[in-house]
Amino acid sequence: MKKTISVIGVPMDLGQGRRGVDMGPFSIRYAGLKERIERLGYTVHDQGNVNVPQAESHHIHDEKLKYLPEVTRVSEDLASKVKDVVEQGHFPVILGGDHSIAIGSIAGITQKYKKLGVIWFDAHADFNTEDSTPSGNIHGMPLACCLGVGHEKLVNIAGFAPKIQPENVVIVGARSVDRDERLLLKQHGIKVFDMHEVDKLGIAKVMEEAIRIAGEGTDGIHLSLDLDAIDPDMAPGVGTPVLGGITYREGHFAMELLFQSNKVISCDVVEVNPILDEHNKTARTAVDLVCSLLGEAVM
Ligand code: 4U7
Ligand code: MN
Ligand code: MN
Ligand code: MN
Repeated sequence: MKKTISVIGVPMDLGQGRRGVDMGPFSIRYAGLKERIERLGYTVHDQGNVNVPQAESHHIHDEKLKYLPEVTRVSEDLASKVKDVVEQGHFPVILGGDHSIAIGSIAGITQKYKKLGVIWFDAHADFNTEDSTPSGNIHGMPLACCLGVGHEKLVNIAGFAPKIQPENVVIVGARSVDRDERLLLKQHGIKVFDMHEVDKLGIAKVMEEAIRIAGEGTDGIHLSLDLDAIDPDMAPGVGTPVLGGITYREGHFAMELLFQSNKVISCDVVEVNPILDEHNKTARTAVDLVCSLLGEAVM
């Protein structure tokens, strides 16, 4: 029996400065997510969207943690939604919105999968804190928060911390890491396969290692897929594009290897911004990648 997939949208743009990423869930649905996954033989439940306050109705209280109360509230809501669907045995596909939503999604998943491995597919490391951040944008902080590093409100979503352990976490595709962020990654012992490593070892070897780090001795792997990991030629519709990313085929091959590992239990699909996109190209890339993750190419 194939798993049931639960789609949860989070139209969140409060974790970063560019409007439009709140429309990510709509553009990914428009690109045919549900139909494409159903064609693979899964049952798909679309749980709708989590409520996110409008940026214009709120003000920034803290320049180092923009929209902290609002992001905290959405993270709590999302965590409880995600907890419900994983407790029903579903595979959640959480659609951002900006990457701050991973704070809530991982807080939900880890209430069932207590020892969770995480593969963070991203051009960035998302390991800033209020002290290291150059922008004050919370979407640059979620991975640190999940490890218990950062503001106590964000770290303690769902009432416990940390959610995950550094030895079960791996970043793939990084090529834009801030100076102080780099020190934090080192200090916490996070394994980073940056683009230099992808070039040197090849994506197959990188993923083999990533699956080992996140998969060995854990209850499952969560994939947090930031579309800016992919090169801007196939994913131009993101707020912080960085040249020299994962190619379309490397991305697919990585997803296929994850499918074959049989260890992935959930994923986030984040940072798709249709206002910055070219005819919904980035949302279509996102749907293609999710389908490969769910076994489209290697059934
Ligand atoms: B994303 C940045 F300074 N590091 O903290 C920051 F470069 O979720 C970017 O990966 C963060 O897209 C990017 O603001 C967050 C910046
Ligand atoms: Mn306010
Ligand atoms: Mn990110
Ligand atoms: Mn990123």
